[in-house]
Amino acid sequence: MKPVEGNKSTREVKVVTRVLAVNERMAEQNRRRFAEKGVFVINVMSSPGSGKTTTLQKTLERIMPGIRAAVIVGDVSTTHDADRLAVTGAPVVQVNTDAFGGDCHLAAHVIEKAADAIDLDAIDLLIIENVGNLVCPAEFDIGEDARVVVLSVTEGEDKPVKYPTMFRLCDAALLNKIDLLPHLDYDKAQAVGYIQQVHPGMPIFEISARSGEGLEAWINWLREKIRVKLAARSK
Ligand SMILES: Nc1nc2c(ncn2[C@@H]2O[C@H](COP(=O)(O)OP(=O)(O)OP(=O)(O)O)[C@@H](O)[C@H]2O)c(=O)[nH]1
Ligand SMILES: [Mg+2]
Repeated sequence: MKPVEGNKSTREVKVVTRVLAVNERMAEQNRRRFAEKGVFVINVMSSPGSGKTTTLQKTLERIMPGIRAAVIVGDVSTTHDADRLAVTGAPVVQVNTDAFGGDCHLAAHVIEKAADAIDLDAIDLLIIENVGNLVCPAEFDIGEDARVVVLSVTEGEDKPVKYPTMFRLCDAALLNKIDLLPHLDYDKAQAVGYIQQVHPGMPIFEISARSGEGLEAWINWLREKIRVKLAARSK
């Protein structure tokens, strides 16, 4: 008998809904755990190669003297990013998703396990570098306090409108690799306009993780977020 397409797709939708509902519960559990420990958690997302790891290296170098940080980094394979980030002195946990099917995102239960390897009492800030992907990571709440999307000027202007969920759900956008602008035919005003169209009022920081330009404003934003969280802990 020919399969009934409608039933099949209904089943698939139900399964996806259930997966997201289970993830949502686990994310709330993570959020409570991090809040009890007074840890501020930031989820950093982007397409592959936009500069997440480079930005985080530079951010950690600047922020770590005063703020105790650790990192969970997700990739399908390799420990390249963990090795680069460990140079900063922060404890780093690498998650390789090829161990469980090559997921294109980090889910809440994965963060729960990875966080077991970190002394949460000894940190103020947990940075999560998500798997490079502009679609799936946006759909999985992992219990973070803030979400940041990195968009590099080599990716074209229109990513915010092509992948609106990511930009809608994030709390800040980092427009990276601005050192390359003189070599590109890139309409920065249009890119910024697209971000604002999708998420009006979201802070946008223009940075070069390579040269360090613009990092101060982004780091001040992050510091302020952490300060507010830590102040709430001491009440
Ligand atoms: N010119 C320039 N290159 C950069 C900048 N930031 C990162 N890069 C380069 O871009 C490439 C990718 O950077 P990564 O930091 O590894 O990017 P990523 O987003 O962590 O990549 P995945 O983890 O694989 O998704 C590397 O060759 C970096 O040196 C920047 O601000 N300017
Ligand atoms: Mg990386």
